[in-house]
Amino acid sequence: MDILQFQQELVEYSKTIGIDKIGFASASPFEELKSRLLRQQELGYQSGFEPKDIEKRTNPELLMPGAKSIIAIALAYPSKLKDAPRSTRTERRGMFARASWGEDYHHVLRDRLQKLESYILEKLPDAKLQSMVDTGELSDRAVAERAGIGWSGKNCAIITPEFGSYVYLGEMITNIPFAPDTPIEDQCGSCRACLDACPTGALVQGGQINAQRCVSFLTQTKDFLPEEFRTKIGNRLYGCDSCQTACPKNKGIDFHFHEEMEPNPEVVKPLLKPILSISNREFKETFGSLSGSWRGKKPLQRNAIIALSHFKDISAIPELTTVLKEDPRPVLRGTAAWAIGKIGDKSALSILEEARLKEKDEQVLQEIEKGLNMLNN
Ligand code: B12
Ligand code: SF4
Ligand code: SF4
Repeated sequence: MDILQFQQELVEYSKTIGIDKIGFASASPFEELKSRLLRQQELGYQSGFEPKDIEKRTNPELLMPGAKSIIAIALAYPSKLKDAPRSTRTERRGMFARASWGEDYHHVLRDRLQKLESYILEKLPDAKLQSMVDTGELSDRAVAERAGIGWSGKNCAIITPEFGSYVYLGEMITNIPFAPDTPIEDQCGSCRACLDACPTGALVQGGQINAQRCVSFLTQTKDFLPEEFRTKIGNRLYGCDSCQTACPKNKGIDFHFHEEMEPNPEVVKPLLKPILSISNREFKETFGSLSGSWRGKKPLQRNAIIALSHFKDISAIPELTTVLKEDPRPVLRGTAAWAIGKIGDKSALSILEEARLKEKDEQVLQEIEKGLNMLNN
C-alpha cells in the first residue's frame, strides 16, 4: 500500500466525520517535554491531575511497542453563548468555562477517533492503534504541537491559526509510518496579553504555569479554597478562560461545527442559589453530561457560595444560613460562614454566633471567626 496516498485519503476522510484539523507526528521520545515535566514537578507547579509516569508520558514506545507515528486531531468548540440569560441583582448566575459547554468533549473526540480507527482498520486490518483524549498518558498539547496543529502559546494553549485556542485535542498512536507534518512557527511575538489577564499570576512566564495558582485548577479542588483565591475566582463555577479570552488570536473566533458542543445557556450559566441545595439526582440530570462535573457536586457548590459572596448578594443569606446550619460537609458550612461574613451586615452577626455555639468542626469554627471579624469591622 502507498502510505502517502493512504495518509491523504485519511485526511480527506477526517473532514467528513467532523474532525476540524488533523496532523501527523513521529512517535519518537518527547525529550524537551520530559525535562519540562521534571522541572514542573521539582518546582511544585503541577496540578496533580497530570498522569504520574513521566517515562510513559514521554516515550510512546512504552505505550505501544513498535509505535511509528501519532495522529493528532483538533475539534473547534464554540466561544460565544447565544441567548445568555442575564444575571440580576437577586438572581445571580455562575459560569462554566467554554471547555465544559455542551456534551463532555471526551465522548465527542473519542467518537471521532473511533471512526478514524475503523477506517484505518478497514484498509490495514493489522494496524496497531491506540487512541486517547485528555486522560491518556501523552501530553495532548506536545503531540499537537509536533503534528503542526498549532503553536504553544504563552498562555500554554495550543493555538491554531484557523480556530484560535478554542480547540479540544486528542491523538492516536499507530505502528504505521505516516509522514510527519511540520510544526507551526510561534506567533505570539512580543504580546503578553494572557500573562497580564491572568487573575492570580499563575502564568509565571510565557509558556510556564504554576498550576497550583491557576483558577481552572482551583475551581476543581474539593477542599477549602485558600482565602487568597476566594476573591479571585469571581463567578466561575468550573474552569477559567481569562488567558484565552484576552488572546488576540481568539478575536472573533466562534465556531459552531458540532451539534454536541452546543451549550444550553441555562445550564452553563446557571442560577447560583438553587445549586446550594441541589439533590444528587437533579445534579446528575442537569450537569452530569458536562465535562465540568467530573469532580462531583461539592466543588461546584463551594464555588457557587464564593460566587454569591463575589456579587455580595444579600438575598442569598437565607440559603447560606441553611447550608451553615444543615449541610453535613464542613467545606460547605465553613465557606458559607465566610460568605455570610463577606456579604452580610450587623444583622447577620446572630446567624454566625448561633452557629458558633453548635459547630464542632475546627476548620468551620475558624471560618465562622473570620466571618464574625468581617461583620464586626
Ligand atoms: C493537567 C491539565 C491541566 C492542569 C494544568 C495545566 C497546564 N498548563 O499544565 C489545569 C487543571 C490547570 C488545566 C487547566 C486547563 N486546561 Co487542561 N489539561 C491538563 C492535562 C490533563 C495534562 C497537561 C500537562 O501534562 N501539563 C504539563 C505541561 C508541562 O505540559 P503540556 O502543557 O501538556 O505541554 C506543553 C509544555 O510542556 C510546553 N513545553 C515543553 N517544554 C517547554 C519548554 C519551554 C521553554 C516552554 C516555554 C514550554 C515548554 O510545550 C508543550 C506543548 O504545548 C491535559 C490533557 C493531556 N493529557 O495532555 C489537559 C489540557 C491541556 N487542558 C486543556 C484545557 C482546555 C484546559 C483549560 C483551558 C480549561 C479551562 N477553560 O479551564 C485550562 C487552561 C489552563 C492553562 N493556561 O493551561 C486542553 C488544551 C487544549 C488546547 N487548545 O491547548 C487539554 C489538552 C485537554 C484536551 N484534550 O483538550 N489543565
Ligand atoms: S486559566 Fe485562568 S488562572 Fe489559569 S493561567 Fe489562564 S488566566 Fe490564569
Ligand atoms: S495573549 Fe498574546 S502572548 Fe498570550 S497566547 Fe495569545 S498571542 Fe500569545
